[in-house]
Amino acid sequence: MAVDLLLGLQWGDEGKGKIVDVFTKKYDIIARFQGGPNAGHTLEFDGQKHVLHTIPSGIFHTDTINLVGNGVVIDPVIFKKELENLDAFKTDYRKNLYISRKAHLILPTHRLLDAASEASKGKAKIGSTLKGIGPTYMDKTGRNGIRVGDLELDNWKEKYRLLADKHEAMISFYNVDVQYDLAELETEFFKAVELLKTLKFIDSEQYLQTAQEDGKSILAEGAQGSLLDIDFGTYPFVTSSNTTAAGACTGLGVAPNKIGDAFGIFKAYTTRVGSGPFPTELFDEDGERMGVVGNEFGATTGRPRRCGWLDLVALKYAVQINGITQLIMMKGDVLSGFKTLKICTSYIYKGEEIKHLPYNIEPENVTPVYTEFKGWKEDLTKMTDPSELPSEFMEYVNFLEKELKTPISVISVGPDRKQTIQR
Ligand code: 2SA
Ligand code: MG
Repeated sequence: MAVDLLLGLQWGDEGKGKIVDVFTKKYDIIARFQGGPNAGHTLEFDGQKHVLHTIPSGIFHTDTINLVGNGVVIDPVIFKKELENLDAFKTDYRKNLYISRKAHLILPTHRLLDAASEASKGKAKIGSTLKGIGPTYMDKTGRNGIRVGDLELDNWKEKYRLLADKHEAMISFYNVDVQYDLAELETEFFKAVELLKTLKFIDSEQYLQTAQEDGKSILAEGAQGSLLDIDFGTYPFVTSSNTTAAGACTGLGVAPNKIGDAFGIFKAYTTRVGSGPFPTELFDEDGERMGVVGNEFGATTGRPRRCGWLDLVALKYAVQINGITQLIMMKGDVLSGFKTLKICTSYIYKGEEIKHLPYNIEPENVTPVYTEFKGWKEDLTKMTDPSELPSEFMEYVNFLEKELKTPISVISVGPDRKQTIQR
């Protein structure tokens, strides 16, 4: 069977966790393919809220296998905390959580290097979650990394020492004030590694090949969003992995011709956390209202997210680069009560109106051009059937479908599993 993808189309936080959880009953396997504990995937059901960072969002369905793929970077310390949270909710992950031997490990010194690198950049900092993501992927591509499979070898601690010592030298090279007690961090790290080692490590690409041959259904769960992709995002204000469709091929070992549906998820407005350009960002009451009503705070760091109108130029780019076959629109409920809504349908770039995403979208280069829509007053959060949705809301939806030439097949009207309308 083909492998379906679920991808964020903006700057992350579109609601991937919720939708994976809703979709999980249709799949045998949920697999994360990139990113690491920088992600914050929020799920709500039975009056409880759960935030996952590295563990796939299908974990609460015990019949579904949850795979942490080779493209993911794992911090054993954060992983341990995630497992402890699952323990607290009596979720037994021992049978349905698998980890790729080829996934790379985030070491304590990777986190320190992340902090040193950001501190050295001053105002030009990326706004990283400081989870060590960048330095870990640098070691991966630099061919210095330590992988999960190494933990099964006797000499992995020697390899660890060499790398950690090198990192310490690099930290001092940055010449910034980063305080740390490595011995303490290492005690915590080695303890967490011991717990990680009790989980099921597998050759995940082979496992997925066999699963496909056996007709198992697989959903690849993306993290962050297309505009944070290392190649196609707003570089350098991006994360260090391919968050787009191709990342699922390299991050899981799935052949491109085995990809089925690519579900693209987006918010009815736009948010961004961290630094970097954001053409439709609002600094007024409208933006503030989106942030408050939408509860727009980073699920990993708690940072307030920047808010703005929907950017259709950027969204089209993401739909194209990922080959999106179906769209999922989130948080339309947050826009209830706005008198007028705006969608950015083109940019003024170097004095000309353009409809594509240019190389540089810094505010001094692009001015958004908006199309206005009449708002709706109705509260959407209790609606369960498409026929209940207000006509103004449907005008907004229909406009997007037409412009993006892709159906919006799911509309989410709140954080809970139940607040999901299938069309
Ligand atoms: P990093 O941590 O080095 O990969 O950060 C690089 C940039 O990528 C952004 N980034 C994110 N943006 C949105 N959501 C993310 N996950 C968390 C969440 C973030 C949080 O779900 O809310 O809690 O702050 C995420 N992870 C990375 C980051 O802001 C940098 O701009
Ligand atoms: Mg998130």
